Amino acid sequence: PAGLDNGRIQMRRYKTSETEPSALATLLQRPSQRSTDQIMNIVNPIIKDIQSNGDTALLKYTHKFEKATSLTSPVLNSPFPEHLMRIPPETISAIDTSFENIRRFHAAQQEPKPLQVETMPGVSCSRFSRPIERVGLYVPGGTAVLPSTALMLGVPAMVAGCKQIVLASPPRPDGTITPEIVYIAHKVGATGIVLAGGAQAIAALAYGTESVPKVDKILGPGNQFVTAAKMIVANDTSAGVGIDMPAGPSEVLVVADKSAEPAFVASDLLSQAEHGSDSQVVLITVGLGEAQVQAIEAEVHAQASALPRVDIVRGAIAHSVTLEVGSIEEAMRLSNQYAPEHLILQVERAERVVAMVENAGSVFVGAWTPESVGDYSAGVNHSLPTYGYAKQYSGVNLSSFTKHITSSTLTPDGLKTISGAVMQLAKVEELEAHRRAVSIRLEHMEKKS
Ligand code: HSO
Ligand code: ZN
Repeated sequence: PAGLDNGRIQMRRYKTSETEPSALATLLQRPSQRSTDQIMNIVNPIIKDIQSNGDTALLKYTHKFEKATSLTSPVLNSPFPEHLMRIPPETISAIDTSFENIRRFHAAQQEPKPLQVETMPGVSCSRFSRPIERVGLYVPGGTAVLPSTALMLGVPAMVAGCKQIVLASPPRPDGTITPEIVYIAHKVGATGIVLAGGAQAIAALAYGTESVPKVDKILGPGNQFVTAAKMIVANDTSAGVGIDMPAGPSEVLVVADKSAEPAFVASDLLSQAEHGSDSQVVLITVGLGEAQVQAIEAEVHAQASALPRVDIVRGAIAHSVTLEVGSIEEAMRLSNQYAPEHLILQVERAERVVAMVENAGSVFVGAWTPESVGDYSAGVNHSLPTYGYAKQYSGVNLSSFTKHITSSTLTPDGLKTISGAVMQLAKVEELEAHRRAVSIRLEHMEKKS
């Protein structure tokens, strides 16, 4: 494939001034996913199996897919035993620092007080929020262990006040879970950890089993099987479960102008590329000369070649692209069209460019803000909309763990004032009981006075 000639790790490169707009749109397409029908055919029977056979089925899949054949119970309940969360002090302190920043940023998202508006004299409307009672947080396994994802889901759930927080993550072949994840589960006050992954874990959380509690909402990223399972259970009214958002492979778009340091740009592209060979990275260079673009390309190749996950990086770079544009306006037009999960602005006066962002999951502003700070520790959430869904979805935030309830309260005068509008609309809709619910009260008021 393009980008792999002579073993050189290099993205395909195009000048937008020499590329047809339709070709540009094709270049910015996400790598296609395995057909949903195919995935559904694998996932549906697994979900049915969990629904009918509960723990037995769940353990069966965990033995098969995770090779954790010694596992006899699919849930680890709190309080979690000390020896399962034994981690080096430097990791404890890294988790504690990140935990506190994420906690602070999400606690700041709390509404100070219920919103209240008097829409007409005597007609007051209010809105208040309540935590979702039971949440299931999926922490993927796969090629990397992701305790940071446990933080990004668990901390806001804790801040929101969810009563029951259950984590789910595929166990290691010896049946245990990464101790960092257990430590985080403990810190966020999780009631249990489901030792399972894939569609089977999602089904267990959605319907409950003998030992897995049924939850009200499932959040967290995952592979195509996890995503498909989330979509299936969310569509099943008998499950009565919500999900966060559709998730696809991770992606980043970096905008770099001549002020950008090639080594920084390359390191940001690669930190996303190393997530998976299906990841996509896009570089948009603004007004760079040939030598400057080549300097970035040389850095990409040199840094990538030295990475432990170079093979994964090669795969990602093979379907990634560099676009050379003439102005920051054009760069941002393309970026907004692509709607990246992560947008990195390595440009002069990057702050001013933020105003031009219309679609993106999370923005990293200026040369000193690598995406990895947001992935782990800055306080922003890393569970973000991928695959162009940043056009209509927000990343995980405090309100992902709450719901809003509205209320209205009327005084007798308020009801009198509003009665005309209500009764007339009820008449238009020919809903007589609706109209009478008002008129009966007005008559009652008349009688009393
Ligand atoms: N960049 C990933 C999140 C992550 N990075 C986890 C490291 N660990 C998707 O937003
Ligand atoms: Zn990352």
